[in-house]
Amino acid sequence: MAFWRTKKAPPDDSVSSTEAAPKSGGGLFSKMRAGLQKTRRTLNTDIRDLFKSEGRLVDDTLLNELFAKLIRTDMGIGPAETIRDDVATRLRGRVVHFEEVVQTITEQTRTMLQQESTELRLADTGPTVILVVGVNGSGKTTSIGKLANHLHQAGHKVVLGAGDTFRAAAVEQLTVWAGRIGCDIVTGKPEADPASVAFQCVEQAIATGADIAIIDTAGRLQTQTNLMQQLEKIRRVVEKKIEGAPHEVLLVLDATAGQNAISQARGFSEAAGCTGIVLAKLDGSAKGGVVLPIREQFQLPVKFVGLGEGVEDIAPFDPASFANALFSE
Ligand SMILES: Nc1nc2c(ncn2[C@@H]2O[C@H](COP(=O)(O)OP(=O)(O)OP(=O)(O)O)[C@@H](O)[C@H]2O)c(=O)[nH]1
Ligand SMILES: [Mg+2]
Repeated sequence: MAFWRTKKAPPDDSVSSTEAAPKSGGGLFSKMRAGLQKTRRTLNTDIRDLFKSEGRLVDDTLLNELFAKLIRTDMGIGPAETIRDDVATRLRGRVVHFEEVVQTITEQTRTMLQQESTELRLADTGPTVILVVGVNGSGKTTSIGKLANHLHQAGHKVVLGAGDTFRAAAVEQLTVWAGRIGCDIVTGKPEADPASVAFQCVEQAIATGADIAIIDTAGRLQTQTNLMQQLEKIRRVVEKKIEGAPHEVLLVLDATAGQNAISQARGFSEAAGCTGIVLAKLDGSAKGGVVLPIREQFQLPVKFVGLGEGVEDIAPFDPASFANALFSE
C-alpha cells in the first residue's frame, strides 16, 4: 500500500506535512484561514476581551474564564481542560498579554491534533477505490466533487460512481461535478442496486486505466440495518474486483452539526469500517474547535477539510496550519 503520490509536481502552495506549514501565505493555508474565519474571530474577540492592554495575571479566575471561552468553539470539555491546564503550567503567576496566551494555546492545539498521516492510501497497482459514506446531508457528494477535482489537478485520472441511486437528484448532482472537473462517471438506472453501480465503476476504472474510483453513497444512519448491510455489500463486490479495495472508506462529517451529532457518528464509523474523516462545512461554522473532540473520539485521521461549496474549497488536513488558522490573527 503506497501513500499519496502526485503525478504532477505539487503546487508550491500545497501543505501536506506539518513541518512545512507556513505561518502565512500559501493557497491552502489562506483557504484554511478563510474557512476558519468565523471561529477565529469569535475566539480572538472572546479571549482578547479577557486581557487589558497592560496584561493580566494568570490565576484561577483567568483560567476559568479562558476555559469558558474555549468551550464556545465546540472543542469539548476534555480538550478545553487540557489547554487550560497547559496555560496554567506554563504561565500561572505571571502577568501576560493576549498574544502570549494565544501562542501557548496554538502550540498545545497543534500537539493535540497531531496524527500519523493525512495522506490518502493509494493502491500499489491498479485503481485505488475510495468509498464515501456518512449520514444524510453531511456533505458527501460535494466533498467527492471537490476531492475528485483535487486529485485530477494532481494528475490522477479519476472516475466517479453514482452509488446514491435512491434519488435522481443525487445522480444529477454528481454528474454536474463530473462535467465541471472533466472526469468520467458511472451511473445506474434509477433505484439500481448501489453495489452494481460500485462494481461497474471499478470495472470502468480498470478498463480505462483510471487511477482512482470514488464511489458516492446515499446518506444513512447506523440504525438502518438494511442500509448498513448495503454498504457491506458494496465493500464485498468492490473487493471481489480488486484485492484490498476499498482502499479508503471516508466518513464525511458536518462541522456545523454540533458535537453530539458527531459523537453519534462514531458507531457508524466503526460499523462501516471507515479509514479516515472528511470534515465538511468548516467554513460555515464558528465552532471549528470541533476538530479536537473528533481527533479525540475517533481513532481515525482527519484527511480533508471542506471549506466551502466551490470546486477548490477542500484542503488536506494539516494540524499545524489548522491550529494557526484557528487562533492566529
Ligand atoms: N458551506 C459549505 N457547504 C457545504 C460544504 N460541503 C457541502 N456543503 C453543502 O451542504 C449541502 C449538502 O451537501 P451534499 O454534498 O449534497 O451532502 P450529502 O451528504 O451528499 O447529502 P445526501 O446525499 O442527501 O445524504 C449542500 O447544500 C452543499 O452545498 C462545505 O464544505 N461548506
Ligand atoms: Mg449526496
